[in-house]
Amino acid sequence: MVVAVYPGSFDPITNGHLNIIQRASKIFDEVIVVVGINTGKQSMFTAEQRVNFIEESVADLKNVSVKTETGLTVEFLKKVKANIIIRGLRNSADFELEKKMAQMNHYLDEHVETLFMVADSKYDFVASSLLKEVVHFKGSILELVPAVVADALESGKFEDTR
Ligand code: COD
Repeated sequence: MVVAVYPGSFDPITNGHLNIIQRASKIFDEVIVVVGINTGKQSMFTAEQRVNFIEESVADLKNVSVKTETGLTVEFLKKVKANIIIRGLRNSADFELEKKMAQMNHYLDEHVETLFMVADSKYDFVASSLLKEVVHFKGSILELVPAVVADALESGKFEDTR
């Protein structure tokens, strides 16, 4: 049984993230999406809201579950007895950052390996941070996020904590 963990801020989940989850769910026996804390980012949605958005978006994927972690990602992997991290790559800037993270996670736990999945070209310009800026200025990004996120953004029913 091969379990892979897909960690991220997912603030909020986009169709780019969802595409990675769908593809990973076909490769691994089990995929755990984990909402973690990136201290370099200020979040718009609470962890609970982000988990709810992801849960609704992956409801049709029976081998995918969603969790939160307030500590190190490698500690989460230990708890669930997994040693694979999945991350998505959109461009070379992602690669430089992701390489350092993969090396740091491997340094923290030598059993942990990071596997990269290249973004679908339909979504490689999609970033949660850009979406939030567009929404802030009342632009429409409805086709770039799951319906549940689009509804939340449209109705403005969230506390913008940025
Ligand atoms: N298409 C494909 N992939 C995408 C897309 C897209 N359109 N958009 C984003 N992705 C990929 C990203 O490249 C990334 O791999 C993943 O999806 C998640 O992205 P984000 O932006 O939601 O999440 P991050 O990068 O902010 O997540 C960072 C973590 C929370 C995982 C990290 O900070 C962490 O592990 N924190 C816990 C503490 C810890 O262990 N720190 C040490 C890390 S080395």
